[in-house]
Amino acid sequence: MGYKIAVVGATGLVGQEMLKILYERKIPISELYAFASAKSEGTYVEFGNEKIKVEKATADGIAKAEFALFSIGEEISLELAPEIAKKGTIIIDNSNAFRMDPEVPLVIPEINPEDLKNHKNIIANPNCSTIQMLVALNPLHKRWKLKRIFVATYQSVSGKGKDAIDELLTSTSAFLKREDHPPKVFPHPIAFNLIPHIDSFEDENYTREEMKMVRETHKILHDPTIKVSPTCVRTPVIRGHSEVINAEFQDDFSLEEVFEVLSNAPGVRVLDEPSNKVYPMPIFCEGRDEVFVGRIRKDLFNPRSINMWVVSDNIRKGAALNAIQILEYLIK
Ligand code: 11C
Repeated sequence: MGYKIAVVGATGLVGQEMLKILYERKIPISELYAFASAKSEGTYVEFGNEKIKVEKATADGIAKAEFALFSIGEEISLELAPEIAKKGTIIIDNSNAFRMDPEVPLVIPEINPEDLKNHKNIIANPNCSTIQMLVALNPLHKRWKLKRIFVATYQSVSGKGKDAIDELLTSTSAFLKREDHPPKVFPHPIAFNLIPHIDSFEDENYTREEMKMVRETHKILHDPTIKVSPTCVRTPVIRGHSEVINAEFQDDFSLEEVFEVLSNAPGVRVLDEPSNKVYPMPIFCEGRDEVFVGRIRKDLFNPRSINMWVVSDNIRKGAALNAIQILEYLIK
């Protein structure tokens, strides 16, 4: 007994991670289909020891599957997903296309799996920066109720795909050789630099990436009163997003209680031993499922606020793993 599953965007970083996780977690599969854009048609992707031939993503082709995991970009999701959903395939979409659609559940399985009950064949996976922030904050929110979140992200280039990783590597090498390397993927040079600009600028001079963190937090926690104040920054890190978070709660708590709650929270791993130089870092979170939390301390001037440093593999928990955890809930 198994399910017919399609990975749409199978040649991309997230699609490849989805294939890896489907295999690792032994998801019961009777047929596995790999879809991508026309330029990858006829190539092969790996699934365990098997090779799966990549087909061009079309509505009719993808509708052969009972479940389709989409990570092929917003435009193609918008074009194909509604038609495929009408044909009966359940889509878990990793893009921004449907996240704010009131008919579409936006789900982090550790937080709001009950929202899956009301899907209409399309379910949205949140943005990576939102996922890791909320996996770390929700257990505290459940105890002491969040009032305000200040967050600054330190996002790796892999969030922008394979070309972005290539640009970081080649521009780093060019920089060291004192050669010119004009940026193509990023708006400015990324080697030895920080770029406080991810996705396009929207109203009030916030970027779309920043507004995703605001809007998605309100939808997932079902609470539009939480004040979210984000700044998103691209860093010359290959994989793993990091976040500085200062969160204020409505009720009193002790630091010991925060450690206890986080140490028992689903999907969270506390790494916080300053005297032994133990704290999360992106270089050590690659390929790991957990959201790592460290540098946990009370705000010096507000006893109901804490500071913490949160790191997670953006391709895994921030994208592929979260989508497959949603799939696991649906087939359970
Ligand atoms: C980045 N967070 O790091 C983005 C990638 O809305 O799903 C994911 C974009 C999205 O560039």
